[in-house]
Amino acid sequence: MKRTDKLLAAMPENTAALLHNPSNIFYLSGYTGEGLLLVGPEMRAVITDFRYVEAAQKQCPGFAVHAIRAGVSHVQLAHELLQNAGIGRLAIEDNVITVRGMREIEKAMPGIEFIPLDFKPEKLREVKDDDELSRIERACDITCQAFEYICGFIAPGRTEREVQLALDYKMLQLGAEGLAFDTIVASGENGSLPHAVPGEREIREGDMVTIDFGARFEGYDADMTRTVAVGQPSEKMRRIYEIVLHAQETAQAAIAPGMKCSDIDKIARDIITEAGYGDCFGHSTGHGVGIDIHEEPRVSSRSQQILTPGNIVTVEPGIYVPGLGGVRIENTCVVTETGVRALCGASKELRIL
Ligand SMILES: [Mn+2]
Repeated sequence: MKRTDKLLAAMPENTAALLHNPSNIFYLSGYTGEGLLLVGPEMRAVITDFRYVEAAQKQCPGFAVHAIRAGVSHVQLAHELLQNAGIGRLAIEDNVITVRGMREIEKAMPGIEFIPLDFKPEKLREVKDDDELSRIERACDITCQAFEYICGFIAPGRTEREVQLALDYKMLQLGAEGLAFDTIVASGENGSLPHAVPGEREIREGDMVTIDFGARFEGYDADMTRTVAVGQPSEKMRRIYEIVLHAQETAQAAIAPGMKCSDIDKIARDIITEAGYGDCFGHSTGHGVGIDIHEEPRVSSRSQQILTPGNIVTVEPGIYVPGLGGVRIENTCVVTETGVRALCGASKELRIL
């Protein structure tokens, strides 16, 4: 079943959906330019402007492409299309549209009844099809290859920023269309900052270096973290590494259809807490990955969601000790019919560079 058909099947009859969120638009149509998507019974329309008409026609077979004209806005054009099709009800992305945007829509569409779309496209996006999985696998392959390269580049005297630039360049060289997010390189005591911004700190003998990065391939993201050692790390950091590795591997191995997200989180959290570092693991264990780097399902203590085949989630426990440093190990994984498959093949054993 086509994605647009699935969306319509989840909505009331004789109702169209108006999409503003670029990730939802890409998911439903393949379109990457600016504009809106209108999906209704017998209606598949991209509403854009002159700049994107040709691109939209190429990217979205099966969609009619409409360009705005002088004096007619995107939403006014959408209203014309609804009226021509006799559709009187419109679902709006209530998680995306601002108060100002909603007022504009209401003004441009007299007589239309509005209902919330209520995350329906995001819900569909939680389960990846084979095409989506193969794109994410490719993104993860590029990410792993870039990691092998960067292990040979990291050395005492290199700055975090130099490592970041070399890693980003390598991912692009290997075929990434872009980066899934800003690469994190956190060395030594900076490792205690889960989202450290790479800076001018020079890597030193004895440091651990946490690298969190991912390639983007054909619209889909990879997410991977490895912590490596440069020379021999302290006994304390070595011990922290073993705890995080154990938590990562145990939680990842527990992933299977029917498992509750909060239970996966608990497995990782209990191991870290029992080792005495419960206060040093202040984020959730993982998150969904796809067109967006953070999407559903969340692998957190608050998520009652049940995992299902086709979900793609990260497992990324960490321990962060201010003044000392940190360790995080992360794989992107797919939930299979019988269990789990990690998409980041790079070894998780401590690498001493
Ligand atoms: Mn992540």
